[in-house]
Amino acid sequence: MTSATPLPLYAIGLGSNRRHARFGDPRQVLLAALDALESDDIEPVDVSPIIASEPIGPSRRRYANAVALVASPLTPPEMLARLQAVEAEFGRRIGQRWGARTLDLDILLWSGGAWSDAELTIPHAELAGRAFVLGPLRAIAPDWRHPLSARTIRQLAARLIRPKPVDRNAEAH
Ligand code: A4P
Ligand code: MG
Repeated sequence: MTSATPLPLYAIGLGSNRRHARFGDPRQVLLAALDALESDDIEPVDVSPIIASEPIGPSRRRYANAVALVASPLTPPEMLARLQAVEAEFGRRIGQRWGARTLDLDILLWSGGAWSDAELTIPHAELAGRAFVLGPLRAIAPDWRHPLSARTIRQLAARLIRPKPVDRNAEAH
């Protein structure tokens, strides 16, 4: 497709820590989810390596995490609805309680900047604090600036992975 103005870009976070009866283990769930996302109005641009990460929160199973860059004319609420439809497709597990989803899709960043309403916050509220998001995101969009902190993804990742000592003098003894 050619167009005069470039399409908006979205960074989408993908996470899974459950097998899917058809697709297989969490890594394969993410690969299938990437296929499911692609459509007439969601064009894949890049995808990070899939990493294995220790769970944050109540679950004890390891996650597969990745980040995809997609170009799309959809508005942020339209994109959220699309992600939720894909999650629902992957979440229907016969005999399982609702709530334990196989796939979590989050909007991390949008080239339009910030968005905030009752259902949707962009950048994702937890972005700067999550290594399992910043690591994959740095692999494909290191120079993207967080619109609120004005720091690049590379800087945010470095801060999280190698926090600076609070007081250098205290270390000198
Ligand atoms: N929402 C607001 N902003 C956004 C956004 N930018 N993108 C709202 C997507 N959704 C957004 O999300 C709840 C509501 O958030 C949505 O209805 C939407 O209106 P959800 O995905 O339905 O519910 P959830 O998964 O229970 O919440 P959330 O916040 O996605 O959960 P977390 O905190 O992300 O927990 N550990 C590792 N290692 N890797 C993981 O991927 N993931 C979780 C999920 C926990 N621990 C993890 C991982
Ligand atoms: Mg989510």
